[in-house]
Order: sequence, then C-alpha cells, then structure tokens
Amino acid sequence: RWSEVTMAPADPILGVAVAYNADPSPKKVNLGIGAYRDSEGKPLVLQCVREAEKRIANDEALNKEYLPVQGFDRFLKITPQIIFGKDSPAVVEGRVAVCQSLSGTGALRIAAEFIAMYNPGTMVYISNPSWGNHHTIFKKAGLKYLNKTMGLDFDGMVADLSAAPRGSTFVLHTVAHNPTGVDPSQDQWKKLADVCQEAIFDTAYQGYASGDLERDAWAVRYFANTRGLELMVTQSYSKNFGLYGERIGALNVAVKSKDTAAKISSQLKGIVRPMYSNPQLHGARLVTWVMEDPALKALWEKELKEMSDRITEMRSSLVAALVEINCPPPNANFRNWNHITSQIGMFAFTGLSEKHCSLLTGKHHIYCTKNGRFSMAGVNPSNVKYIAAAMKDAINS
Ligand code: PLP
Ligand code: TYF
Repeated sequence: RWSEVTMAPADPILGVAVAYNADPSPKKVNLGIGAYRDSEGKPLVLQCVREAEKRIANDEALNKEYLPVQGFDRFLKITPQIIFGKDSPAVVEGRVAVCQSLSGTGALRIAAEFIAMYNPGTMVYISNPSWGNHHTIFKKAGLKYLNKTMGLDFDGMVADLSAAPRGSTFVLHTVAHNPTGVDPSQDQWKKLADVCQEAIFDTAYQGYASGDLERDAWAVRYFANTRGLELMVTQSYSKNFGLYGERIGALNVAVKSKDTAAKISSQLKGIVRPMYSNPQLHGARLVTWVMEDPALKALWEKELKEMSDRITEMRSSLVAALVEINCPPPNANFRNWNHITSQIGMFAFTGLSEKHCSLLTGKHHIYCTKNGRFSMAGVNPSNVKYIAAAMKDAINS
C-alpha cells in the first residue's frame, strides 16, 4: 500500500539550503533562507538569550512539567503587549484571545483551522508574490485562496480588496513583506483599513525592518488601537529573537468583547489539543525572562537594532559595489539598483530572473531562491564584492 506514495517536491526555500550545504566550494554564499548571519557569516545567538538561558538553567525551582494547552501564562500576558503595545485598549480590556504557537508557521496554521471552522466558505486573499508557505497553510485547512497583486501595485490592491466578496480573509504582512521588502506607507494602510474585512497580520519581522519594535508594529496598532477593528495577528520570534529552532510564537485574536475573547480562547485550545496537545516550554521562557527584566529587554532591543543596522549597511554596500563595477540593472523595468536600499527587512527582491539566479548558483556558488530574492543577512564585507561581480557576470551572460 505505501509503495504507491509518490515523491513530494522539495520546498523551494528549504531546498536552496540543502543545495548550499552540499556544495564543497569554499567560495559559496548562502542568500537563500531568511536567517540572520553576523558579519562573518555565522549564525548568532543573542546575548540576552544566552543570559536568560543561564538564569533558567541555574534556577532549581523550575521544572519541566507540561504547559497548559494554550501555553505559558506569563508569555501569554507579554506577547500581545509586544505587538499591540502595553496601553492597547484591546490588551488592557482583555479583548485578545492569545495562544502560544510553534512559531509563526504554527500560529498561521491554528488561525487557518479556526477560520475553516467559523468561516469555511471564505476566500483567502494572499499577495502575489508572498511567502510560499502562506498558500499551503490555507489550502491544507481546506480554504480557497486567491493570489492577488498587492503591495507594489497599491491601486490594484485597494481595487481587489474592495471588490472581494463579503466574509473574505486578507493575509497581510505586518512589516517587511517577504519576499519583496516593500510595505504600504502609513497613508496607504489607512486606506486599506477602510476596505479590509477579516484581516490576518502575519508578523515575522517586528523590529527587523527599522530596528524599532514600536515602529514596525504600526500597521497592527493602527488597525486594532486607532480604528478598533477586529483582527488576527500571528507572531514569530524566529528572526527578531534569533530563536528559529525553538519554535516560539503566538496567535492573537483581537475582538470587541472580553466575553468573545474567552470563547475564542476555548476554541483555539480545541484546535491545539488534538494536534500537538501543548506547546514547548523553553522558547516561551526565554522570551518571558528577557521581557520581564528591563535590563535584558533593553539588551534585546539593542541587539535587534544591531542586526537590522547590519542588514541596512549591507544593502548600501551591495549597491555601492554594483555601481562601482557599472553593473547594469537586472531588467528593463529598472534604471538602477536603488530598489535594494529602499526595500526593508531581511530580503532584497533584486529583479534578477530565474536564468540569472541559476547562473549565480551554477557558476558562482551563490545560492538564492529562483525569484531573485536575496536574504541580505548572507551578505557581509568579505563577500559583497564577489556577489556584485557575479551578478554583473550573470546579467551580461
Ligand atoms: N511569515 C513569514 C512572512 C515568514 O517569512 C516566515 C518565516 O520566515 C514565517 C511567517 C514563519 O516563520 P517561523 O515559523 O519560523 O516563525
Ligand atoms: O522565507 C524564508 O526564508 C523563511 C525561512 O517552512 C523558512 O521563511 C522557510 C520555509 C519554512 C520556514 C521558514
């Protein structure tokens, strides 16, 4: 029976990492997966996390008991404050149902299951392009989705959202859109709030775009706090805390009353219980220990700013290196490389074609996704000129 199973295609993003790891070349560069690297190309564990880990390890009063289905209570109190703000009316009035999740992906998956239960016929609108997993997550939950050009084409986005059937669901990137690095402006968000129906704000890069947690939460705070709209917000601490493998995040459902929030919480538990019973303890403790200690929290914000600043610097360095060698723009839609510096967050959507990307990989051992997305964290002072020269070679080939 099981011999009938066919091979599933490799995930386009994770497949790049596999190919990179298999390449023996000393020149190889990984611009594939969105994970932070320091200026020497190494993964980084934040000092605030190291310190929290020591304190947890040394505290013999702590044990390894199961968490409740919805997660660690102190984490559940803190996590909505990080995204909505401490003074958010929804938070203060207890109108947010919060569920700890297996990072951002897990939060999206719980959200999709919840929507499939209460709004099963909804059409899910996802920007084109978007993070590839968005499509799969909502499809797995049995929902139909539409790939719409949103973001760069703001008028098209407003037109699409305005024309969406009643009860539609919109997947929005809170900040630092993946893969394009292009977000609506504050004025544009205000217009989107007018046409928005059920919104899910996927928040994978809070603090990464500007180095400032508050500023990067602007869209969510405008919708929830200023406009008082109901919305779902998924949070990931993979990138901003560097806790990728710990799988820590949350789903927040902000609604109009405390009573409704309590009912939603109970239903979210009903989704989690038969799926994985309860979430992991360690990541929830790490975020909580850092957030509850003002000195560690300040250290986190400083380290977050350093990561985001390094990426911003690498954007400028890459553009400078391209200009220095007179590298032509990637295609006729571009007159120069300034889009790399105007985009924000972890990624540069370079405009390189699939053919350019396969030349970068095949000839120059530079790994990126086929859509021309570079994870800017993989760029550093030692490889930036090499990358620029390879880009020029690929474009001129
Ligand atoms: N959403 C977006 C837009 C992402 O880019 C990512 C990962 O990079 C995620 C969600 C989820 O990541 P994780 O499951 O590690 O939190
Ligand atoms: O876009 C990226 O590179 C990150 C990393 O299932 C990632 O989202 C890729 C695939 C996945 C989880 C994280």
